[in-house]
Amino acid sequence: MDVRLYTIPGSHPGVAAQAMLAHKGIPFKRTDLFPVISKGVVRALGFPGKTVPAIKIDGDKVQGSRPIARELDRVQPEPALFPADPKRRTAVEEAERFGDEELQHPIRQIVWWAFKQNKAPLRSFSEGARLGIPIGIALRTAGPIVALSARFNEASDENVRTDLAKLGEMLQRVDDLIAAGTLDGEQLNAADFQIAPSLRLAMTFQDLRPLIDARPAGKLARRVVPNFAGDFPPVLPPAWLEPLRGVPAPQAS
Ligand SMILES: N[C@@H](CCC(=O)N[C@@H](CS)C(=O)NCC(=O)O)C(=O)O
Repeated sequence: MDVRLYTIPGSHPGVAAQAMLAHKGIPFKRTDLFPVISKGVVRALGFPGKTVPAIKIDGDKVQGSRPIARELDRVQPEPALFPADPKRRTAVEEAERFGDEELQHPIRQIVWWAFKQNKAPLRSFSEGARLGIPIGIALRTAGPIVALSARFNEASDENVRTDLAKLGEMLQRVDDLIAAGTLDGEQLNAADFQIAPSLRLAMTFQDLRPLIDARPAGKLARRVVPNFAGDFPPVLPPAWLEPLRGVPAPQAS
């Protein structure tokens, strides 16, 4: 099988695709792209959409972490990413949908908002990346890419404050899915691979790491993705973290 994965360093769905390929033991080559520029590149490569992860398997093009999970099960059924039992499959698919549609984007917004405040941690996120130019040059020219990515992803103060206010609820949902046996079972499934990289990306923030590490969700994240490049020193305003720490929001007077 000839497999090439197109991704962006630090992309959580990109890490999901890599982890699923590794889980199945499918050898693959990886092309790392710059954010923003990636959109034109994947279109030029003939993919229908603009996002990564995108994958070519023996010439066939599949884009998006969820379609990729299904395609990997089709080309190599074992170990299966979806349970055979229909009821369990429905539960895994719903958890996977939650991971993709509800959890993934708020984390992306937090990341781009944070890079707008401080670009220095970009170096740690680029560890192991092969961008085709020296990393120092890439980092020195990152300003416009960060600004555009923050804009495209609507990483505004207001949205990121809301994202953080909702994060506690989402972590609870992951803990509940683990308790129900949908996630973190003996055999990892597509929902584990969808959700864990988002948690792992959130855990690159020193502000968030201890809060997630203390929960079953944190244990799952480290099990599925033992290493995730990136370390963000404190950047999130303490008042925005209060809902996550269980501090009640101040009453309006
Ligand atoms: N939900 C999609 C989202 C893919 C997505 O938005 N990927 C981001 C990277 S995490 C992307 O390609 N962004 C384009 C850019 O940053 O320019 C999936 O899981 O595949």
